Amino acid sequence: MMKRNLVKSSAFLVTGILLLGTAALSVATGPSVGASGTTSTSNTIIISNFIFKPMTLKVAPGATIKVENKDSAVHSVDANGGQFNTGNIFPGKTKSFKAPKKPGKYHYFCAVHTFMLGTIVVK
Ligand SMILES: [Cu+2]
Repeated sequence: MMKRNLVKSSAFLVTGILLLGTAALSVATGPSVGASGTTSTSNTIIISNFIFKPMTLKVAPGATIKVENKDSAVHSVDANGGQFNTGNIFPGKTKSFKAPKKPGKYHYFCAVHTFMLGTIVVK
């Protein structure tokens, strides 16, 4: 009787651990799916304090690049050569655009504050 109870409770424990493991797994895959969907944070330009971060972003040809404006001012991402242009990105907003398909270095600026410069390297 004692032994049977023990077996039963250990089986219950195992089930509990398995359930916990599954829950932990789904929690772990939750955010990482989102991150891998955007091919990690490396495809994101964050604007804060009138600076593009990173100043040089490396992406794959045609990649979707997200631009997050964390400032209280309006900004934009405009390629010097006109290959991409987000238009105005209002404070707290995010816009996306496609990187050029042709490998190379693309310099860009903020049309509102032309001293704000950045570079996208497509390779
Ligand atoms: Cu700006």
